[in-house]
Amino acid sequence: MSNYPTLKEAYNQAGQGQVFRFFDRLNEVSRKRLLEQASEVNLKELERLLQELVLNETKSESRPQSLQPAPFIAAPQHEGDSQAWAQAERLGAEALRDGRVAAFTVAGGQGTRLGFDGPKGTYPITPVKSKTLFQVFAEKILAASRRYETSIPWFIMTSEANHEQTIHFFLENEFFELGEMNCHFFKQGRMPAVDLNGKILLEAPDSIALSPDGHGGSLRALVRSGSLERMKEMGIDIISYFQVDNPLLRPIDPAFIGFHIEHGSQLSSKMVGKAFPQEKVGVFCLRDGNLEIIEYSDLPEKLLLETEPSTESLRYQAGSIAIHLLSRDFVLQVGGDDARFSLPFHRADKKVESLNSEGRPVMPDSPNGIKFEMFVFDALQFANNPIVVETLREEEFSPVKNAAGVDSAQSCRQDQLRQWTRWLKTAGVNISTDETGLPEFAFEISPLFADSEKTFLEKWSLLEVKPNIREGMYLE
Ligand code: UD2
Repeated sequence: MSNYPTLKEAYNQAGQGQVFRFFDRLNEVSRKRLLEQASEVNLKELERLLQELVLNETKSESRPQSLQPAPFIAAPQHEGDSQAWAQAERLGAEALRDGRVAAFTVAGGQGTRLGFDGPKGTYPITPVKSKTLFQVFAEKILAASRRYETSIPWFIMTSEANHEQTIHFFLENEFFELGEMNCHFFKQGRMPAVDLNGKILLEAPDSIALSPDGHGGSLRALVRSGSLERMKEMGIDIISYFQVDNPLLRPIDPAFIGFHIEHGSQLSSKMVGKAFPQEKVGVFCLRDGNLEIIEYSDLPEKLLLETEPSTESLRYQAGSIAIHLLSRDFVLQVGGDDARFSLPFHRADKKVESLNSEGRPVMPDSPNGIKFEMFVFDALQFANNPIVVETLREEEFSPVKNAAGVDSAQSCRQDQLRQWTRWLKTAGVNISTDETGLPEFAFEISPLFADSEKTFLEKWSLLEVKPNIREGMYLE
């Protein structure tokens, strides 16, 4: 409690004295809680953000004329150089055997759109066994660890809201055979929400309206939590970053890792061709020759719809699926305190349940507050030799975002089935499907049996007795 006078003074000076408006009425426990939260807020940083994004908001200058589509390394299936891919795969496999790679999942988001109450990683997603998102990733990491005869550590970023539940879930599931010492959890940072005049909002008399600082906050959190230092001690210098919502992805991809090393890249990214112009994925562009990702909502419609005259395909077709490789030294640079390399914050106007000046709860029906978030891909502007590598949508991208329709659990389960059916058909198994490649019944292939078409074909050819593919079949 001894820091109260200093904090109160600092908040008064910053014009945020309202945070302590109800302090005198609070009991000891509540006072302590408020003071802890108040110390978590970096007032200097907030003041800068308010100046930039709230009080003197200047619309960011858009210069579409300086934009161009970004180049990428094409997939072998799309006329990419197969030899270069094979070479990259060898290089990546070597780095994996040398224990240089960690998996890293950002799982701090709130998953509000899905309407699921609990950490999103605990959402059941496979069609027969109902394995959770976390289990699918765990098994893919385990499969890669076995293949490369190493223990690939897995770092998971949680948030204040889901940290305890996430750890509890892993304990309950005995860390999915990965070993407790290979699973590392840390919380991301939080930012206060402010009202439209830049005043910090309270969600309760003893509580500031704090929310996660965006997936870009993962870079800071890796540094602040000591995780980056731990990686250094383990000899890890490549961090394989992915989101919690896409079970199709390959958390550990040797060819991607190989290209990253070969190009001396500090930040590499995967892309897929966009499915349709308005698809909700960022787009890789060159602005004045520098690689960046422009979020779909920030790309002017004219550019979103623009097509190449010769082929009629979308000009800005390279969609970001939020899979990256980051070098450890680069994370230290952009996640540290050097303001020259700090990620910008983005403003999001939201409905924030909060207290009015009399202390009564307000349930707004239009945005009454502003939240601040960082995006990890904004780090591209600081990266040396960033590259973009193509992957196939059907093999690596089917996120679970919505309760129904596009990018839902149902569409994701169907995409898993289509993937396994394609693998089986390539192996010569006859399965009848509809015109989208969806089989008539559900079955499941464990990542521990195969985590890619290549490994599937190898494993399948070794099976002396091939299983009958039928409803409910599980191949492990
Ligand atoms: C993201 C990308 C989009 C595309 C798409 C692919 C942005 C702004 N957009 O869209 O361009 O690549 O993904 O699926 O990133 N998270 C945290 N902490 C936070 C906020 C988010 O850990 O404070 C995690 C969250 O748990 C999830 C991931 O970041 O794993 C993506 O979050 P999202 O659902 O907000 O991203 P989305 O769908 O808007």
